Amino acid sequence: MDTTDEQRLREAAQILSHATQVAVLTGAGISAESGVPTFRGEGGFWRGQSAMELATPEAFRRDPEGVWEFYRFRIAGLEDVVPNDGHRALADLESRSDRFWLITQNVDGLHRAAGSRNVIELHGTLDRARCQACSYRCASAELPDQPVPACPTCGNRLRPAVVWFGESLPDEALARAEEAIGACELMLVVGTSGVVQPASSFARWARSRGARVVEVNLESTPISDVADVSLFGPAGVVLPRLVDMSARDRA
Ligand code: BJW
Ligand code: ZN
Repeated sequence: MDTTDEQRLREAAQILSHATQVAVLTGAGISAESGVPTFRGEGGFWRGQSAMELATPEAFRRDPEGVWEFYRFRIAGLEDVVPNDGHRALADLESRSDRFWLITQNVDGLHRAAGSRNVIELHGTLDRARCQACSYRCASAELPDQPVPACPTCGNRLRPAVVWFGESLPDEALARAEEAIGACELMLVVGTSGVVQPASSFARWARSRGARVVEVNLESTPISDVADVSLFGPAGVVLPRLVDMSARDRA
């Protein structure tokens, strides 16, 4: 880190040390150091198809078997994946905050595995599947062994319990995110390209309610325009330093 990076880190730590109500918004970048591919990065392709195209209701209608292969590959891949220092720093931050919300766009379950408790999964989870027609849900580990698993209740297709483009986010997750945005004094935005709605509006919205905004990313994003401080570097390195430094400022 050069002097400017170090100064920015100190400034962000100061802001964090004064905030007792903290909301965090994470994206795929926080899990990159655990080996989970991001969406818009180089790893965002599977058998030559972009993950963005596969994560759509249209792809599932056109090729349900292919989309299930993609998701089964990702579900199986998670068995060998563990949280990294970035996930752990956020769990540590939660234990030091009066009120804390962790809003994640990720579906990999790594925040919960790291010990975070108040986790809001905006885009669902790979842990579960649901029927596209009725209210049946099951754990991904218990999926029927069929190329396109069928609902045991109504016979329709089961699908991963994630949110695809053009679909609404779960009501409960949205309501909890809105509470966080309205109440937080600081929103920390980590590892998201900030282009997918509605999450991409959260930082601007929190800022308009008086919150400070700190961003952690490898590069500048649309969020950088609303951030008080942007910290450029890997989340697994920057977050532990930020959380430690703010704890020392507070002591
Ligand atoms: C690091 C790092 C390290 C790397 N350390 N940093 C026109 C038509 C249809 C819809 C729309 C439309 N215009 C707008 C919409 C709405 C649409 C949208 O926003 N589209 C835009 C892309 C244009 N949004 C929706 O449809 C949402 N629903 C909705 O809005 O409902 C109302 C509505 C409906 C219809 C029309 C209009 C309104 C639903 C969005 C669902 C997104 N689903 C996915 C897939 C989830 C399931 C799965 O995993 O398979 O969610 S897509 C994908 O993008 C995934 C992610 O959660 C999401 C965000 O990506 P994220 O996390 O930001 O990852 P990346 O890869 O983009 O970025 C990684 C970042 O990390 C980079 O910045 C790196 O630099 C950084 N990084 N390593 C720190 N070590
Ligand atoms: Zn069903």
